[in-house]
Amino acid sequence: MATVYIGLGSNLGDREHFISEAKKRIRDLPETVMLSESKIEETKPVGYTAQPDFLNMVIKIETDLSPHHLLDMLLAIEEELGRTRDIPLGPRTIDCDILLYGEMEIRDNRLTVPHGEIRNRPFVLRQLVEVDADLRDPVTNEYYREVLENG
Ligand code: PH2
Ligand code: MG
Ligand code: MG
Repeated sequence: MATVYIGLGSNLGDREHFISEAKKRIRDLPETVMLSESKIEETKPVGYTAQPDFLNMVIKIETDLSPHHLLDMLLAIEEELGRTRDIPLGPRTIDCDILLYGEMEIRDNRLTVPHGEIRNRPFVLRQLVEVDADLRDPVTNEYYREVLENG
């Protein structure tokens, strides 16, 4: 089993509904158990700023799905919940990002793990640390709580 951290984000429509529906569907994936979750935070859009505020949270699961199989299932959940891809970084009903997959480092055309935006988004760091105070970046070995404190 791998321990996996997933970032959820929504800034279109009934944001609470999409977040809780995504959570439920991830919990119900095969070979997967939900371990814990952060609080939901309202956040200002990062990157492409002319869009509504987001709700974001992090969940921690354990799964036997491979990274790419999990990715396929998360993309299917996004699609089921009405996700379209019009503007890169733009508004979405739901976004389910693999932030960390065990200690793995993955860089291919479909997947970058650890997720490239962890360090650029204080709310993601905050939520990871909320779920696991002693979590470290598997590549650099730094504690995320120190990355968060040191900016
Ligand atoms: N996701 C993005 C782009 N910008 N901003 C916030 N606050 N939260 C997000 O989840 C987010 C974003 C692309 O995935
Ligand atoms: Mg994203
Ligand atoms: Mg995404």
